[in-house]
Amino acid sequence: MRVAFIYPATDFDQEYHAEALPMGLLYLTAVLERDQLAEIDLFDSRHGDALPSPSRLSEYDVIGFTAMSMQVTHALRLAQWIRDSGYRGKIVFGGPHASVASDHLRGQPALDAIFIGEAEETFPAYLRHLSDEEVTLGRTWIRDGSGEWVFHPGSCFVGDLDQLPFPAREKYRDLTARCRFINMTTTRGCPFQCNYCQPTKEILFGKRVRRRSVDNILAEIEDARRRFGIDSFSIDDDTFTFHRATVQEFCERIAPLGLRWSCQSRSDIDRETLVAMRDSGCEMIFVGVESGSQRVLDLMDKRNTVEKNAAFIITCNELGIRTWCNMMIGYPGETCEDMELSLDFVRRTRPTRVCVSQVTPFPGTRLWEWHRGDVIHSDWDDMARHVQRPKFRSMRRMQRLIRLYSGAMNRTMEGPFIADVVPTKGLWGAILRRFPSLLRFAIRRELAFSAELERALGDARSGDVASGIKRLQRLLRNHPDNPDVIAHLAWLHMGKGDHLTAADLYRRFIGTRPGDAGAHFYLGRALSQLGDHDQAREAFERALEIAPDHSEAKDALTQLQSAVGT
Ligand code: B12
Ligand code: SF4
Repeated sequence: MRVAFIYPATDFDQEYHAEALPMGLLYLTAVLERDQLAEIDLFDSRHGDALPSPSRLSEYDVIGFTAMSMQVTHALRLAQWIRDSGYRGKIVFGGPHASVASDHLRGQPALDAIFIGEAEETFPAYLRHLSDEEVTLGRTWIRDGSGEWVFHPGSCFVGDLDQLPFPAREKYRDLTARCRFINMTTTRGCPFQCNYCQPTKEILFGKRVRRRSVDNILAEIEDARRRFGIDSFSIDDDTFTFHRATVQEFCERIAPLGLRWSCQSRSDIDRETLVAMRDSGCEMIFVGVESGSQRVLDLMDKRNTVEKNAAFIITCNELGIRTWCNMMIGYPGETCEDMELSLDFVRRTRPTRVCVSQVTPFPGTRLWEWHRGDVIHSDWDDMARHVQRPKFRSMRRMQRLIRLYSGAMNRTMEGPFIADVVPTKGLWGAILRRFPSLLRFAIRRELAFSAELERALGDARSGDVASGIKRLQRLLRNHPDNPDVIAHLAWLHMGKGDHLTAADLYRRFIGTRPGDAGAHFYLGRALSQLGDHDQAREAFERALEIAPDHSEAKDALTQLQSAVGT
């Protein structure tokens, strides 16, 4: 039997997720090939052809699509095109959308079967059924000879995940040859009940969480290292860190391989485990914080607290683990105050990256069921876009604020923190709320500023201090009160021995941040160099008043006192 699997990559996938391999299709491929049930070809426009050519369609007995909800419109278009090309074999759908919205797919004339959830057992059974073998079908809708849809129920999931072969990544030959990275999954299912997500996970993978053994996970990583030369990987599980002992064992055993890795995690994880993760090569954690308002977290049924989320990010910052903090905005009933709390949260905790999406009611979730009457349903492919049209009628009037706050919260990796430049309070805040398009202007201005600051520091670091100073002076003309520019400029003048200018600049800095002990200390240093001991002593004393443990200020004061004999 020959099967073609199609990953219906959308423009969004091409742009943002070009290297994320579809694990579901690759597991199915590996199982079918291991059991010699079918020969498989995989089509994915991100890495080759989107579809088999029309002249070769008839070679396939079955053409199977995977699709998330936001890919389904595109997938159905491709399926219809295949049918219209005269293809007479079976066209089947599986994956998240088929699992949670089979009613939608049953209305599609091109389809013959729809698979609900995990399919390593049910899809092979279907192929056997097509070969007229006596089999028990499970969790599958099949269109019978009269065109009626018949459901074959079943509740059986793969008992031991270690028995599955490794995903057939070799189907993506060009990618594995150039990309030294893989994504992988080590568990199936999630015990939590966030209502914008569940019961999707239970429908896909059942109620019981299943884990692979650490031996089996390491074997897959070793295999990928040997075959594709990987130096990094990401674990895409919903809650990789849920089982502490497994994570600890994994960390101990992965550390000697010297690989870099990342994973998704909830924030309810202790410092010791985070240290073990960091020491074993974990560089980045994706965490679903979602909101800085406890009221909204409770509405979502996150079963987590704002403070735990904050402690998690702050600990990761301390340990040097980068954090990708997912936030959501626009939950029905969310108020301006809740959004302000989310903005405060990112300002306070300073994750490495903040990725804000608009709350989207996906089918297969309680959010969708509970708020069905409130949902503005435009098109499935709109679902992936982060901030677009309003998604709930009741939130329509908040859309401007949703855009404003998500713009303010977004932060690119190690880049500028828009949250710091976009005021949401005061007069300017009120103007932005009314005209959020001004936000784009503010953000663009900030990006240009950061790029120029980076160039100035780059020049200075590479030895061209004069050019660094010139660039900073230009920036200062346009941003006369910006403390970063003033501080860097002062520092470069200190380094070059121009203590008079440095002292002026430190005074100017103190004018904007009077409580900065470091600035008083450096002012003291510049003044001592200029021989103005009285004022230098005053500056050191002021630094110590603000930060009594400032050891450099203490030493400087002692030295100054012994130098002038007081
Ligand atoms: C990794 C991941 C991603 C990755 C890669 C996805 C990929 N290329 O496959 C990236 C980062 C790209 C991603 C992006 C997004 N994702 Co995502 N993602 C996941 C995640 C965490 C794991 C996917 C996975 O590998 N699972 C393991 C494999 C083994 O399971 P599987 O893919 O479901 O496949 C099994 C069955 O479904 C079935 N099956 C699958 N395909 C087929 C096909 C046939 C023919 C058959 C018979 C069976 C079958 O058999 C497979 C083996 O058992 C899932 C959650 C989850 N735990 O599954 C969410 C999930 C798939 N994502 C989701 C969402 C919402 C998104 C985003 C919208 C998030 C965002 N706001 O940006 C974007 C959308 C991107 C887009 N394309 O438009 C939702 C989808 C909900 C829905 N109704 O469609 C999920 C289910 C999470 C959730 N919230 O519930 N995602
Ligand atoms: S959002 Fe994450 S933690 Fe919550 S139910 Fe879904 S997978 Fe589980």
